[in-house]
Amino acid sequence: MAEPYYITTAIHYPNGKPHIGHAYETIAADVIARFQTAMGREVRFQTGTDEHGLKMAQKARELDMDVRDLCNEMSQHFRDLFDLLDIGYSNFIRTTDDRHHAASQALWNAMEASGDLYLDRYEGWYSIRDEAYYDESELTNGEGGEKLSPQGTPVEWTVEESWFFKLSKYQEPLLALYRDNPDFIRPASRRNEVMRFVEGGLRDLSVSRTSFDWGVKVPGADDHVMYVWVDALTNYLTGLGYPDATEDMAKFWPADLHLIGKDIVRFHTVYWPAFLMSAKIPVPKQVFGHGFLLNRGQKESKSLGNVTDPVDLAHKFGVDPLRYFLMREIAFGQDGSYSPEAIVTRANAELANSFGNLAQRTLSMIFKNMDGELINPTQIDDADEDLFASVAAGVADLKASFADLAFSEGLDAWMKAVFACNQYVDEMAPWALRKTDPERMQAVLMTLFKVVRDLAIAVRPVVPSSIDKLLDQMGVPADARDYAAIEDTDWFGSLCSSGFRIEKPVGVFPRLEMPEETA
Ligand code: ME8
Repeated sequence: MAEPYYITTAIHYPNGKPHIGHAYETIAADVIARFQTAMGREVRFQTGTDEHGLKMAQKARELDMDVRDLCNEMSQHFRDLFDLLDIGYSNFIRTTDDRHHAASQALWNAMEASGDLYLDRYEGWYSIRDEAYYDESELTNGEGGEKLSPQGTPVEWTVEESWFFKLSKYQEPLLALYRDNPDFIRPASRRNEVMRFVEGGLRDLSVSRTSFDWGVKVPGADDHVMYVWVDALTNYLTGLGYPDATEDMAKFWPADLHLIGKDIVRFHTVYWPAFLMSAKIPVPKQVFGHGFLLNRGQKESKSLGNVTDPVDLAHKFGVDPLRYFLMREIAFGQDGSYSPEAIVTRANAELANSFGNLAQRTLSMIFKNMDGELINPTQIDDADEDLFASVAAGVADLKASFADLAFSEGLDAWMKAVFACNQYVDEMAPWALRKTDPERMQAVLMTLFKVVRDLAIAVRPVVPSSIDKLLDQMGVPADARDYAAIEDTDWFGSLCSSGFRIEKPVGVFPRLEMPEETA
């Protein structure tokens, strides 16, 4: 039985169209989901939109729209983007769904049953942009003397009756959780930040609002809606059928990984595990706070006029080059920068000129010099064995790095194996062997065919549709494209005896043009 694996992204605020940060996070989650599937796990991958809260209500008012219409319209943009980017999610959740309201209320009831909720008055600072409460000590002064949150957003003094969650009670249990599970929060820098914050003492958390009604109603207190983060975090359970004791709950909870950005680590590693402990539900295994994507080193903002639509990027450069660039260029966990030039440079050097060229040359030579026929060679040289070993090592390194979410390193190891193959082609010069030693030429081309197939399968989680086009041309069956297939020693013999022939190959990683306006 395949071991289950449950990965989630943050659910995105649909108060505008998706931006490149949304694309980045979801692509990374998709690569992880595809990688775990290729490793033989039964994967559940959830993403969606976070539709409640003051930020959504205010945006709708600003646009003079019904908030539900705004949610419907914007949520669809996220789905469309994810379809375009080849995101193979298994579940897209919307927090306005009735079943999500039911799940959030069940979680609330479970926290109340533990005696962790009480009614009081909230007085303090609130940032609508962050949908977060802040302590006076965390604020800074803006240029005009106005108070700003640690994220640089404006805060408002808020006074209202509110339900409170006894977060203070969970200080020690949380610290024990971090101590006992050093990988609960990654990367380590984020873990340190959170530990320092919790060690500093936790105040009880205001978890309901009465000044607006766009949210999940508090059970038994109809004039209160839940603080948007209480309902938002619950989405990870809703998708599995909570509060029912479903098969999915049994199989996929606790989640293996909540993949989120660095700005919302506190919500996921302090509030969320505390809510779960209170409701007597196991906590997730890991929360990873990835870095932010910057446009030429700068944060995107409307005022700077540098907001890039991820749909345009995908159309301009292709989905797979964009996916490859994001996973390859940025050390996962750190901030990273992108620009059209950087995408084109990376995609051309590595996908088009190195791997694409290797695959294209190999298939072309088999097509031209062997009539497309695949033959099991009788003699294997040391050079062939060495290449098999280099490629096997590269694939093993990629797998180990990807399992550890170190994508850039994994792709670096993969690239080194591609270089070894290109060096082998140059040294063996199969085109010259055609006349002098045709049997050796065949052995060289078959060696290349095998390693191209292994390297293709290895990188498939990152660039799935291009690799599938290549593997189709190579006759590799659709159900033999996971990592177990690489270990299968019979595959090549079976393919040869099937009588499959290579047709005139079509390149799958074309060279991209450098964009002129920015050159
Ligand atoms: O925070 N680069 O939603 P959101 C990389 N609804 N990632 C970025 C980014 C950037 N420039 N900007 C944002 C929310 N993100 C809540 C989450 S989860 C229960 C509720 C990431 O639409 C951000 O860190 O503001 C977050 O993980 C995700 O995009 C959605 O952000």
